[in-house]
Amino acid sequence: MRIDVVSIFPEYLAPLELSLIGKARQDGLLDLLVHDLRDFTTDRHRTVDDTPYGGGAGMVMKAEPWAQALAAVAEGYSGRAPGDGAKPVLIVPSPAGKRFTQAIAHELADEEQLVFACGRYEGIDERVLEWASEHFTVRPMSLGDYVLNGGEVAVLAMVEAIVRLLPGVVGNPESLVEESHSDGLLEYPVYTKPSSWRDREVPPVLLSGNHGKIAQWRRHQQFQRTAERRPDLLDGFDAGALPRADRTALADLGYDVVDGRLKRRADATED
Ligand code: 6GU
Repeated sequence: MRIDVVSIFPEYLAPLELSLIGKARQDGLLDLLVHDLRDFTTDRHRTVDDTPYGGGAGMVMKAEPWAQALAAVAEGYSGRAPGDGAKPVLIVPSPAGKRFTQAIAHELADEEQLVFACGRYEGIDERVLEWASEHFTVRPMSLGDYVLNGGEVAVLAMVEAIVRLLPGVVGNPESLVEESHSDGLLEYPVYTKPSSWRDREVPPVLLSGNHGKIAQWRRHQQFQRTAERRPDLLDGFDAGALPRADRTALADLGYDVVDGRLKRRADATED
């Protein structure tokens, strides 16, 4: 996979040299380049922003440096001219984007090239995104309902979520199967030695050696935790393939099956 990140703070992306992502780059699984947007300006002050039309607080990122930078990264990839062949995906981190999820991380992990455009200030001139859609599949993406100062931290999160799904990046691929969100549920609680710590015991079922019972207990914990912390994930959950034991557990947690999907009973406890 090839990833290009364009930012006015390239040093903010330094953590991409560490740990699992740094290793993936060394192993040749990932070709990642960070570009300084100011290198694509032409004036003496390397200006990237200006005042907003219509007035208001803050500054807006100018269109032309972005167009120059994005054209360069689209072209730089396997010598392809913009508009030639498969379009790379342009991800624009913004609190005004669609929510980035594990499902989207999987979709993006299947792409050849991703380009991340890190906006700062009040955002990028909207015409850049219109123009870019001729050369890229443009996807404005948000991490959640809160505001960061710029896209860089969001890019660190998204790149990590995507790159760890590439074949060979995570040592044991099984660890990708049993984790939060892999099956639409939160992960079960985990414990390690000692079995008794400061008068707190590991749940005895985990010491029983009964693998069927352990699997059932973990599944129940997943439902319980999800119902308590993220009831939104269970509402509408596909109940078609759920075993009877799961349905009973869910009924106790306040969920019925209606038309094959979980539905929260009106009298169930509040969020
Ligand atoms: Cl992706 N960018 C910014 N600037 N703020 C955010 C965000 C992204 N997601 C949540 N808040």
